[in-house]
Amino acid sequence: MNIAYISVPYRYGQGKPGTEHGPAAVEKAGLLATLEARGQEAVRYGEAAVLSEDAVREEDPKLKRLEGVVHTTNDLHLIVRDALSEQRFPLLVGGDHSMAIGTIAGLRQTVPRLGVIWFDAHGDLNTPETSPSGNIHGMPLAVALGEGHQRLTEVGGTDVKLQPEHLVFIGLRDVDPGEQELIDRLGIRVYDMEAIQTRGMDAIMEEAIAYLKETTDAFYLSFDMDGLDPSLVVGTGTRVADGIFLDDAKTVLKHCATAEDFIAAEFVEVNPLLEEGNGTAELANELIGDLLLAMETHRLVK
Ligand code: B3U
Ligand code: MN
Ligand code: MN
Repeated sequence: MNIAYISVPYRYGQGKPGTEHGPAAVEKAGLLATLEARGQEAVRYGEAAVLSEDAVREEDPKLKRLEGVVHTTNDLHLIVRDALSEQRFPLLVGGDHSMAIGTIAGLRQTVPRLGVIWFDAHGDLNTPETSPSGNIHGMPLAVALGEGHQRLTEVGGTDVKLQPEHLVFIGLRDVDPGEQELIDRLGIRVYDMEAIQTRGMDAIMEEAIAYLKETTDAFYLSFDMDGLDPSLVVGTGTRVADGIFLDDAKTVLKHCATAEDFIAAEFVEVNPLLEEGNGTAELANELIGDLLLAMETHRLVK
């Protein structure tokens, strides 16, 4: 196991200052020691380039801070592409969720049939036309599916990056009308809170991974901290009631870590400015530690 830790210290996909400090907060919580404990060189493989605040204007209210998002996601896709082509496991820490535009574009360069497990309270399937906020962190999956502004869909090439049948939602519970329309029209697989409660996370993850395996070459996990119950994550920008608790979150990680074709993970939307302590970053560090331990154990016994 050879991890490439990649930090994405930026916030331009949403309006609240603070997610640019996400990677530093998770490092403060002990991320580098977590990596060392797993035998990894505790160094950053890469850090995505971020424009300065003065260089980024809000401009279009339907597509806020577009230049800032294009700049970082374009740089990030190159870093992720390189890491994967060197047989490393990209482990990304953000940063707001719009960064996934770059992650998916980068992974896709080596894995054309990429699967995605999207752990999130939100659909992140808006376009400038359907978005209630104009924040691009609510749009990355629409972009990956080829919908939305051309500057975003063209990050990493003009081709469509993700097929709807290669995407699975876990924990979805705050969906805008335009997003629901897209989910229904494209038949995207959703495991909402009701499904998790009635069937249990073990059964759901088994099914989700088997479903992706049918038609993809490999998959990655995009873990939005706001998928967790709001009582666990004070330091994230858009908390949504009745979310996923720790045991179930760890079950998600365990199933990913023990799947053959799991190739990358990202942890996003840590905003340390929204809380007094550093609890959300500490939780992210704990989850990353669990994930890496499970990956190591599995790959050793194999
Ligand atoms: N769906 C809403 C809210 C939102 C999306 N992602 C987050 N919040 N974190 C939107 O603005 O697109
Ligand atoms: Mn999200
Ligand atoms: Mn979210």
